[in-house]
Amino acid sequence: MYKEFIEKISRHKNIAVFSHVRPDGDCLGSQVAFCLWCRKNGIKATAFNEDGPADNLAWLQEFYPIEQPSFERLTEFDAFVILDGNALHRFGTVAESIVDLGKPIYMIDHHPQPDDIFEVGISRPDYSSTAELIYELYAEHDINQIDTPAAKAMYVGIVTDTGSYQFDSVTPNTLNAGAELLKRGEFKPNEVVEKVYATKTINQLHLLSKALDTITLHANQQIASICVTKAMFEATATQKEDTEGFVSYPLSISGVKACILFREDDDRIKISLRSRSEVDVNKWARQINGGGHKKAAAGWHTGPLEKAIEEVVAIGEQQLK
Ligand SMILES: [Mn+2]
Repeated sequence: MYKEFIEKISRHKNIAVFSHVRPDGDCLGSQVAFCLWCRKNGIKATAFNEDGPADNLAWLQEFYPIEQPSFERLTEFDAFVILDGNALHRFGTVAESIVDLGKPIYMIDHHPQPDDIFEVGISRPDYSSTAELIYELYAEHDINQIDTPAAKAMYVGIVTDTGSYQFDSVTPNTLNAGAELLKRGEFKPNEVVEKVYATKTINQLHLLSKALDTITLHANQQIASICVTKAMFEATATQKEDTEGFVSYPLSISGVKACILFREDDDRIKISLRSRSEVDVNKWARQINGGGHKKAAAGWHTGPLEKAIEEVVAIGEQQLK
């Protein structure tokens, strides 16, 4: 998978590596592990993210620094790599401008429908996570280069992008990658998982409690919705980041095939979609200004909330017919 990639990337001396805006465990874990791979192989890599990591992922920066990009610095680099996204606009305004520099851009990602601007693009929607793809890079090149920091970083990526190995994107290869990372990284899985997940505040749980109350079934109990309103944020002194993971709760209802989280933001209704059936939420999200994967996607609606629920449910219902 990586023959051409390794051959070409090795010719560069100084590269910039971007992870996508509003970074998650997969893009940051992949970025850290990939930059460590570069360092081990004589390529100077600078890790950039426009937003910076959330509190529960900030510890990954102990393994490799993640910096704020600037337009001025871009001229330093002779190539660019984007991870866990396949279109530059997902990486922020600085990353979007690299296309004008005429330098090679590489991509490693697991989302469908990639752009075609890349020198080499590793695009594998059949992989659970970008971190699993970075594991493949190590495995194909020299698996002994996986040290504890790289192993922990990739483990974070796989665990967070698979709902802790629960999603149907998990393959024998995913489990094998996890096993190799545990073996080579010499850490216990709970060590990493607690850092990533046991970080909730009481206010976040109060917000969750209010949101759970809104769960409603639609379309013959096959679609479930859950809502978070501005009033709920105010009542619990929380903010939009505090809804992380809420979308998964309705999916645990027996018989529910797909679910929708509606979040009232300042100027629009943010919509997250999850499926655990043949319902393709990527297709669904593309009809509401968004996209993603078959099983997890996002989009938005201009509102108000009631109208958004009605229209978005109706789109999903079409797929059930
Ligand atoms: Mn990912």
